[in-house]
Amino acid sequence: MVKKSLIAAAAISMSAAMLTACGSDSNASDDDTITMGFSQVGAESGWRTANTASIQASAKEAGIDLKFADAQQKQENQIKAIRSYIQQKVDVIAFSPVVESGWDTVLQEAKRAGIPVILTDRAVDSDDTSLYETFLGSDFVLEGEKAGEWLVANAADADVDGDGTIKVVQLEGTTGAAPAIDRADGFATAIAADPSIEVTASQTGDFTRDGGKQVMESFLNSVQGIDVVFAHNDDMGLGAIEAIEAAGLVPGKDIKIITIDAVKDGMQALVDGKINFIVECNPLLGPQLMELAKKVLAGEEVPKRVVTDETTFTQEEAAAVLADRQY
Ligand code: GZL
Ligand code: ZN
Repeated sequence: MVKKSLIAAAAISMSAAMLTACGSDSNASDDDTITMGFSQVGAESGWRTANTASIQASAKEAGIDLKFADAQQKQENQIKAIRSYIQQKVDVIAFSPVVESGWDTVLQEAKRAGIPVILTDRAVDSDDTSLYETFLGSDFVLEGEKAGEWLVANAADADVDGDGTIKVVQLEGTTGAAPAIDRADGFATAIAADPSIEVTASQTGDFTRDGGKQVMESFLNSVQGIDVVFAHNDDMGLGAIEAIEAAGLVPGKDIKIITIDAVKDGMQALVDGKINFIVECNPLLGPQLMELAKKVLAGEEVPKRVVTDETTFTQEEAAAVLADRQY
């Protein structure tokens, strides 16, 4: 816990250290409270908001002193935040990497400082897996496969214009982000089972509602005979709905929509018939993250990969659970 008195004490010990040219090696809090530095992607979607709420509530619940930074979806802000946590000598660092690549240098700095790192939600593509203790999050390839498998199973109704080809336009997540890369891969693998299904156009909407709306507007102007939208998250799907309605078409009927997340707004649209199928991506990672942090700091073995469990929803299934959804 970094209280005013501690800061003053730290300042004195810092200046003393400067004089004697030796650093203080105590962690940010000198009682046994765990201090966690968390770097969050941003606040780009309903999923992210729910994820942040889960982390903040769980830290409080676990008695962990949480330092939290929102990177506005910029990698350089996450790297800055991680560096500041290293400076502050937090006990553990956790973050959701906005994109897969470019983390080795700062993670090596954390390793040299002896601060364990836990990845949550999104993965990094570092070959050196010693740079982090564990990765807690969904299997995004499986999420993409679930979306594709539903489309294959419902191909007959999905060829809305009856031209024998199921034309899909894809709203991709943030370029370079693990969920965007893996969901596209999983979806492509699953739809390969039915050659009449093709991804005719694909572009990033950056996981935001506005991004989904703008890209869908451009697709509606440039692609003939769209049958299906596959959006990598609910928020871009909700933006696409706005564009489809503005074009005088009926979402869920004239164009089928498949999304991933299952946040409240998405589930409401599913119940309203504007979305046809949603693959759940669970944002409530807080409790597991705090447990993992305590285990890591107690020197206990933790699995290298902790996968969250999640399901899928049709319109009927959404109607049955909407009232008691937590997010
Ligand atoms: C997935 C997460 C994605 C969500 C989006 O775990 O990283 O980022 O699917 C969010 O809603 O923006
Ligand atoms: Zn068609």
